[in-house]
Amino acid sequence: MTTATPVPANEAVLHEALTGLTTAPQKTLPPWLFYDERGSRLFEQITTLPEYYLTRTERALFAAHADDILSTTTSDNLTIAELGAGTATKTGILLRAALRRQPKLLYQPIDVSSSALAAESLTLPGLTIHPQVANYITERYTLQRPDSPKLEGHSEQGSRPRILALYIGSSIGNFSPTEAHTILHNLRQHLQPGDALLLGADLAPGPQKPIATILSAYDDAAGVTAAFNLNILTRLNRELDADFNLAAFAHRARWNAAESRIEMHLESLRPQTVTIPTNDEIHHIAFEQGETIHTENSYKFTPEALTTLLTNSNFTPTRTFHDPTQTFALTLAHTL
Ligand code: AVI
Repeated sequence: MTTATPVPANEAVLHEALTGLTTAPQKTLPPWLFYDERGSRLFEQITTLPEYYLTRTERALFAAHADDILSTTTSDNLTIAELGAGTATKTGILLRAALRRQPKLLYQPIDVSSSALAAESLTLPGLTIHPQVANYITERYTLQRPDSPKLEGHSEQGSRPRILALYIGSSIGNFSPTEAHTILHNLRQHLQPGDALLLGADLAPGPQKPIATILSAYDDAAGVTAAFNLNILTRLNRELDADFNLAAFAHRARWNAAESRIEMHLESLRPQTVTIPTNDEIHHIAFEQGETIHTENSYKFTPEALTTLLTNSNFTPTRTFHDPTQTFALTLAHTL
């Protein structure tokens, strides 16, 4: 054992790093580690890249179908909730459309980080925002209905109060099938018959969507995704006093056909040892040349896989909106 200078480590980051890098043959780091301040900025940049078709395709679907989506909810006394509250642009399209149908609207974004609650900055006449900071996978959260006593004034006579829950941006794709089921199953527990879910998911390769298109979305020419992936090592250097040499690791995006997912890895370009000091020892992490750290999965769904996921979580898919080349799908599902 070597004595090391105590490091003011974030316990959760340290735990993830040591578990992921020392306990199994395939080294891993969890994707939530991407999203420090710089990582969140890099992700925003990714969403504007020409290769990253997901965000602009989903936004176009919102713009084209917001009214259809809302008319299928059959209520003019709606509240909109969002898991992983993402971008004000996409959600804003739907909030504006809802406010054309009803004078007041409650919007409840739920996200693990308060700084990520981007749509909070939306100010629209008639809009009330109740943000909630919660990890929607592991923690409890609450969804309020328009006629809850706390929300007097939001209830309109004659129309049944409904919740429309959004889970968009293909965020579901970053979870394993089991976790995805848990997230939707938990959400279903918060909903009542007549409520709805709008799920935004990236579709699997097909005749009009080559694997190369998906791969380039995760390995862009400008290197923004590479910087995003490598930033996880910068974070470990800064927060744990680790000594990753960023020039000795390279970003890799791979298509895993058996799992229908893009995998992001960081490949060690040579044999090397990285150290992470803790209060009572220095951890030595050995890498062979070509060995990788698996940092993210991004599942791509067939329409059948989406139907199975939704029905297994007690939702009934009622309508799907997708672009002409079947790149991305917005699926509206109801609770029976
Ligand atoms: C946040 N999530 C849906 C993105 C995705 O496409 O899986 C994260 C990302 N990773 C690399 N580029 C974007």
